[in-house]
Amino acid sequence: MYQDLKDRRLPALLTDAEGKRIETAEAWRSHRKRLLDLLSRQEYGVTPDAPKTVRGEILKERQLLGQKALRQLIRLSFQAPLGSFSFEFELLTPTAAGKHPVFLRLSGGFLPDFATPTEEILDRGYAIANIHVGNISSDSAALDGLAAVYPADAETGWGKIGMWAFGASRVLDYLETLPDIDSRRAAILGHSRLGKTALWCGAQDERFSMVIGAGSGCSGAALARGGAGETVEAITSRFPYWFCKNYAAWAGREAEMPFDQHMLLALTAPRKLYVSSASEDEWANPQSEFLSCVAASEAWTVCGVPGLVTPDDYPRVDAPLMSGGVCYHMRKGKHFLGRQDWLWYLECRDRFHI
Ligand code: GTR
Repeated sequence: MYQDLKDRRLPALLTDAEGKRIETAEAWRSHRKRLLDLLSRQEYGVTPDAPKTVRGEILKERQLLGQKALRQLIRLSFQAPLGSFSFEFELLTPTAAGKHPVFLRLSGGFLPDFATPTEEILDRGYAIANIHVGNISSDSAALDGLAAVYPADAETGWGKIGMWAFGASRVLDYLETLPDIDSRRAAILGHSRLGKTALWCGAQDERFSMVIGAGSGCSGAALARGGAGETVEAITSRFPYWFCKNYAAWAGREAEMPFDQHMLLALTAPRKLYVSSASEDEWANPQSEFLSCVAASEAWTVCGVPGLVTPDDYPRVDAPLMSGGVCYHMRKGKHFLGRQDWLWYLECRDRFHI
């Protein structure tokens, strides 16, 4: 497995602009800014500054599940350079006393969600903020929603992944003000295109204690070099608007890119990262998602935390690896975010109190 990784010839993760090796957690702190800048300019686009204040207004609320939980529909508003902006999201909070750790769950609304074990998540004490990303900006090239209130730069202007990630960070701004939410234990989670979004959101916003990218594949967890499945060319021709314009220039030139997806994963270090794949999800390329976790791990090591803890072998199906700073599982089956995936994320959060 380590030989397979060497064969991918990835750009070095821990070498600075002068070619010096990053050896300390402190050096990593400044190096990560360079990596963020690289991925911003070449892949996802540059994220604008956060607004100074975010206002939340409860539009509706009612109790659920025999009063075990409160469901609220909340409208967030803030000022952007070209006008004010607001969007709605849903918050489910256990009614039991205490401060509740939270999942910020990105959802697309393009598939009905049959698999989230909502009652179980709430019973285990977690709140869930459901963020329908279409309320932030549509999953299309249209410059609507958030896209309409920020000026865009031609080459490095943010794509929809960047906008959705920014919206999720604004939800966290609001959750930080709530007395019954433990916002220091906030996990951002998404699947597929929203797995890419969760990884990019958590990479930038260090307030998230845990970052979960499920089935995120190409431009998410999966290494672009040497893999099978979706390529930069395939993704940028179908979904150019997810990214900045510069990204499409790397189509067919993966081997020349000054970055690869292990850098995205490394940006979560030394916090908890959880990457999950599905064994039959060939388009997302589980092997490249796993090798990316292995390659990213040295960012944790340099911060004094073990990264992915695994033997020199590919993972077994349905055998989660949770003990290090980088966690991974390959669930048996196809491309979806299932109940079993959730149960392993919950187990990990419970076990490590994150
Ligand atoms: C696919 C796309 C993938 C993945 C997926 C999804 O069509 O090629 O990168 O994001 O959509 O979001 O379901």
